Amino acid sequence: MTVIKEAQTRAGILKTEIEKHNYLYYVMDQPEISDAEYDRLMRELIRLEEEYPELQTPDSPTQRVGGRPLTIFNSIRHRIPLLSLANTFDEVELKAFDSRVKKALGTDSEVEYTAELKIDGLTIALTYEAGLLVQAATRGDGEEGEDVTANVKTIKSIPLRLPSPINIGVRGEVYIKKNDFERLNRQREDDEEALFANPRNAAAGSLRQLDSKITANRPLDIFCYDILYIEGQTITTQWEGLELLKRFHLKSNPEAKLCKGIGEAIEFCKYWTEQRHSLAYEIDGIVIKVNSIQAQTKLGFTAKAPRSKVAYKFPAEQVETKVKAIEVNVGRTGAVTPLAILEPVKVAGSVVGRATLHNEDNVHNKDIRVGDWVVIQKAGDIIPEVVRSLSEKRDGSEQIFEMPKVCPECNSAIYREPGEAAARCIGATCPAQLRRGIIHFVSRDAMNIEGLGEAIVIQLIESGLIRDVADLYQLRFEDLVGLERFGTKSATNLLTAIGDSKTNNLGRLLFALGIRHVGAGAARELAERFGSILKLMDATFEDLTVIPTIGPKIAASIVKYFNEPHNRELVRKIIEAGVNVFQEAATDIPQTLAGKTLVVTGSLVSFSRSEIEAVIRNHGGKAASSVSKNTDYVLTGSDPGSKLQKAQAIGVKIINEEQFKALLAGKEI
Ligand code: 3B8
Repeated sequence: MTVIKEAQTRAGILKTEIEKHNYLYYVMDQPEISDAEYDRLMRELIRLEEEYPELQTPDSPTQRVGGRPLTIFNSIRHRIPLLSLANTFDEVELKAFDSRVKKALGTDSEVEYTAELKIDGLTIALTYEAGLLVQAATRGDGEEGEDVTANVKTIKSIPLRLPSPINIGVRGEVYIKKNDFERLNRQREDDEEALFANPRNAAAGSLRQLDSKITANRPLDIFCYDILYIEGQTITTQWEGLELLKRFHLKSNPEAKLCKGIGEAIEFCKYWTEQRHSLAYEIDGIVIKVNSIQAQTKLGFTAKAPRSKVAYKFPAEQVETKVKAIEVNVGRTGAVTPLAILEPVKVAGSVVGRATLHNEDNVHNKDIRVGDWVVIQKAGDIIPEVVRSLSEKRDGSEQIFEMPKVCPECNSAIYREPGEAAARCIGATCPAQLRRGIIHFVSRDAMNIEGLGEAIVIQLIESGLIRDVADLYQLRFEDLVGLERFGTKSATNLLTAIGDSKTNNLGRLLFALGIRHVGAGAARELAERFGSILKLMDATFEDLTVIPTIGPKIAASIVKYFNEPHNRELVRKIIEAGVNVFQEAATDIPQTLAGKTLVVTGSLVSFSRSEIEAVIRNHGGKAASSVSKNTDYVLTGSDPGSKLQKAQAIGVKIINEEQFKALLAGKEI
């Protein structure tokens, strides 16, 4: 055997051996060799790879931390969308879930379920090709996530190579154990770094590092629970899937249970509601899944969740603390909400310093005073709230809360409509409403503009760069680099993120506008029904209420919104900025007008003026207002203006609406 062959063989043995000991240590928690022996194997492999760089394959255990820091995470479309689960909160709801399942399956007999701990971490999709880990992505919005492969490769309980060369997609939850979290925060305290609020945030923050060397030092772990797809094999039950994960050395949670019927699953929920604190990691509920895959397929999906699976969420945890002050918060609709500022306490895994008091009547009915000891509660990802005051602990110094008469941000009157719970700031230009509106616009389920947190939104408003959401699209590099906290890179990243959001589908944009009562679901439905914002803008109450899921409240709110001239003006500015206002995501639209400049004159049959401009932009073209030698086509409708003569004069190609449609379809004309 040649020397290189020998080295290759030895490296192969070492990789397999090290991967095995990783598995025994990190997945099984049953090490067979000492740390010193493990280090020896690792050092030998590093030496071999240094001598023969061609042996340094991506699945080598030496490659867990490697590569240069990223400048931005790439976005990745999931092969199988990562859905979310519907929530249930008690036994009654679980039984109702079971009844729905039985009815849909047409059976009276008990249905078999798996019951699994619901790990409170961060969802990740792992992709293995021929047994090699080739990609890891965050869940994102379920359709598209971020490529965090380099970071995920540093998690030692995740195999870089599976024991067999299969193609498989796996879903799991990356988390940090409770004691590791405490240790990490103590370290951060020593280093004078900001503390993480809870293990979940710590895990998320660790995975979102551009430099995987930082991630490598964070105590991340994983539990895998779902096979998204697998090639060359079929699994018939979820339980079999969990077994298969184990066989492939993918760490799954040991507490999962196969249940004969919903009764056993409910027992499991009750048991873990009591016992959850004895676990080394945090869980926020139990996931119950119909065991048979065939039955799962038969049950299908609702708009966003499988009908065969449900999450049981633990009841809220309650603790006592003191109210230091009561402030009010102005939301994007102007609603003024009282908010208790608390002596910080730990509840449901987070440190809580503020809790909502919902509205004025609630504060008075519950007689919650400044200085009171109160019971607060928090459930999972729900906003903490004040439950009641402990009036027996009063010493007489407590102050009764009074709703302010004017908005703390804009001094406009606060007005409460008779019969309404919420008081509202009536200021049309209230900075708090504006700020909240922009924060909502850029948020993840809306336009999903990354890197535009609350602090930066405030900074942009205060520096006079933005007055409404449309102004975001006018930001230039020069505007940003001059600002505090902005460097060349962060300015570029932000502009890229803003630019990317132009291709979002209409559903996101409609939700982002923040029309009252129009949630993400209604926005999607409206987008699908109307197809373009221009059609929706002119929809009547009746046009809207014929849609089964759109009730009179939503319909009235939409009509009212688009009746406001300044809202129509805002939409016009958004269109002008080149934001996609059609249902089809702009990236899916064929770019048949790429590089072409068009000028429109006269009125068209199938398009309104703003619609035609949006169509041109969405197909990659430029809509110009005057004819020049740079114009490729002049599109003429009836009653064309002087632009037509000019086009004729300088010899620009003139087309009619039919020819324009042919162009759109990619035909030569
Ligand atoms: C389908 C199955 C979402 C989930 C799922 O430990 C789906 O199964 C899901 F659309 O979110 N956090 C688990 C956990 C979460 C989910 C799950 N199983 N064990 C978890």
